[in-house]
Amino acid sequence: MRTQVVIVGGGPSGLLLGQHLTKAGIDNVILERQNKEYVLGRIRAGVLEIGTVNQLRDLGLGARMAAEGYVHNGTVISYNDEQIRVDFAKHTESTVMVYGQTEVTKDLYDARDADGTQTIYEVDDVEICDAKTNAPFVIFSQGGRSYRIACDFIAGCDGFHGVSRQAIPIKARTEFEKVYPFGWLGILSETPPVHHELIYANSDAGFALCSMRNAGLSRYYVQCDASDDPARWSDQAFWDELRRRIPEEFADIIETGPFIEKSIAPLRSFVCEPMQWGRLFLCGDAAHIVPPTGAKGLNTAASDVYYLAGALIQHYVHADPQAVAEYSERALARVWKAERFSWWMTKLLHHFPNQTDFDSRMQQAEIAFLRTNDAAQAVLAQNYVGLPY
Ligand code: RFL
Ligand code: PHB
Repeated sequence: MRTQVVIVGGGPSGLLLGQHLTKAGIDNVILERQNKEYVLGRIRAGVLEIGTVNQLRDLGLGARMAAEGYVHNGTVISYNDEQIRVDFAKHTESTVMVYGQTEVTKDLYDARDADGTQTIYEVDDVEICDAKTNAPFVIFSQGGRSYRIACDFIAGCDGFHGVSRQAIPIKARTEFEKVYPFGWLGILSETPPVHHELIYANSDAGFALCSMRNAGLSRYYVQCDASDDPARWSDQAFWDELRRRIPEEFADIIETGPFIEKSIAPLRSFVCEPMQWGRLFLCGDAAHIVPPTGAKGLNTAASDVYYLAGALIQHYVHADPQAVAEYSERALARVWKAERFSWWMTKLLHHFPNQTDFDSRMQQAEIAFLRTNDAAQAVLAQNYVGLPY
């Protein structure tokens, strides 16, 4: 088998890249370890930056998002009962879109299936070979048989636990990592959202987030121990803890109900440098992880894809190799800014295990400054809606 670009991983990065390439007439094959139902069943990101929204629109995938997504002009940040509304529209003339990763992934799969571009599911033992030569190839197995695909380039879009990053020799990469001493317990419930905008809440009892998927589906999170077991949390215990952490005005009116999903996510910051090695390029979670506090994971994956797709189009359509050579540098410049913002939001809004009274006062002072300072709100708003590509 031969193609121009092998994409390892059919999550949002791989699918979005595939869509850009197919639209530009560049052959590509996606290799995905799971089946499609499994990928579509994962509940993850909820907030899309304007750059992600624009990419989907430009690819002709904006219709369902426009009909079913929710444009948000601002967000609420709170500390106990003190609230600040950060107005995105005022500070950036831009907005974000609440449209779940599950829906984005579904739209991308539907478009790929309609184009007839090849996706091979349930692959195993993927190996990236000869990425430093002009004739790289990928081998894998499926249903007990082995296969080989020759290609020009390989895109490693296989997430944090994938094989692509490991294909870069340890001596050729540097990894930067910070693991936070807590996780997020997230639930989905068929209840109306407590507020029409997201609420990022810090409190004496720790962090909580009120998010949503649609008018009848809410997504809520509370900070928990990284080693906690979701089974230990009854519905009642979760709702009690959430109410304790959000401003009373919302705690009094929140509608509770049974969970349809409950899981714990660890919080980590991670960057691999460089994001390319010969003809192998890393995109999304394969190259970097952010704690979810800034809603940047999927969005940073999308900006990587924007740079890589643009570079490959320059290579194939305009015979210009420069952008391909510069991919890692361009992507990393934006990645580190998203890392900084996500780390800052996490530090501002969580209760750390060894936090002193002084540390708590610093968080409160920073929130108080944010409340009264337009420039500080503008910085938050600019980062939240997404820095320019
Ligand atoms: P993914 O989604 O992990 O997809 C990788 C795909 O590769 C497949 N795979 C392999 N395939 C073939 N061979 C192998 N050896 C393979 N190994 C793995 C996997 O099966 C999978 O299908 O990475 P990708 O595409 O880079 O996308 C990244 C995003 O999924 C991630 O950054 C976001 O979900 C992060 N995130 C959020 N991002 C936002 O921008 N806004 C948010 O509001 C937001 N909220 C969140 C989040 C992540 C969360 N969790 C659970 C970590 C909230 C949470 C709770
Ligand atoms: C979500 O809706 O899942 C969500 C929203 C904002 C975040 C993280 C997760 O910062």
